[in-house]
Amino acid sequence: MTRVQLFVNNYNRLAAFFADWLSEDMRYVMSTRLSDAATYSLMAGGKRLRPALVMATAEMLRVALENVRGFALAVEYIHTSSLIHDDLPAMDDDSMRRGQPACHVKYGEAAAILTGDFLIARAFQALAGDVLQQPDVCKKLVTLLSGAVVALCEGQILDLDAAAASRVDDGGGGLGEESALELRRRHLMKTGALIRACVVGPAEFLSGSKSEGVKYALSDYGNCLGLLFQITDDILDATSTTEVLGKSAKNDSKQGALTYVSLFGVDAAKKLAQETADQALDALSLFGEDAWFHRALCLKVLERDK
Ligand code: GRG
Repeated sequence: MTRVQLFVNNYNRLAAFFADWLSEDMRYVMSTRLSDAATYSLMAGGKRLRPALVMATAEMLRVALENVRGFALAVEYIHTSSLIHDDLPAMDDDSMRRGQPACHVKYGEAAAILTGDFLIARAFQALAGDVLQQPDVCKKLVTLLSGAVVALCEGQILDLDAAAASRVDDGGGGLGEESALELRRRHLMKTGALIRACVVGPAEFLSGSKSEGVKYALSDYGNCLGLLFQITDDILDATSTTEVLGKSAKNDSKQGALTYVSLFGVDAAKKLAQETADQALDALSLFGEDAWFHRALCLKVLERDK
């Protein structure tokens, strides 16, 4: 079996595990229009990158998979809530998500806002209600995840402000040249913080003198991977199609969003993606052969088509 096949099989194995956890967890939710909308968005066929990262990192660190069940559910709930809110007319205003009408298109704006709120609460319910969780580990995971949600919100408002300022700039005056450093900071908050939390979270189960070094390396890796993911997202928005992406292509330029592509062009963005993937691979060196899945994942993200 080739490395690529091994990676795909392993990713599918983790995604199947997660699908069982998800349907089990959603069974305990009262059936209302809100839970229907949440189920609609959750089951629409996302890539499950974030729970896969949690689970693969747990396996790399030899933390039992069952231990990260609540955390893996929580990150996918947070991620899905952020997508629902991101698609709203007041934000990125996209009518398609995960290959189907966005939550607010199907259920209305009020229900979509509430569904996002509901999923944030469900995330912390899944995490804190996990009976396998030791209280001290649970506290660390809640701290990590809530910090990521704060960063997500802050990154999003900075993004919206930058887009609004660039629209003013088109008419003369306004933002002017945004530095690559500011864009990197926004990407790290909006996308990187949750991805970083996914790979650092499983290390909270470790104890002993080596755990701080492990967390440090994972944090570095998570930041690079998050950045890489957002750069490739920017490139795909500009170069792919709505059919392939399952969400509206060219939406960034429609919204006047500032991305690596709008600031520097596709070729420079691709070069930066390659450099960022190399940095992510470097950050994994501490884990040797045990990091094979993450290495393959970095290359997959670099070359992804959706
Ligand atoms: C409600 C938690 C919450 C936050 C509010 C709206 C918002 C603040 C933040 C939006 C952040 C955002 C949408 C960042 C983009 C991240 C990104 C590249 C998402 C696409 O992820 P994929 O491709 O999606 O993994 P799938 O559908 O495959 O899961």
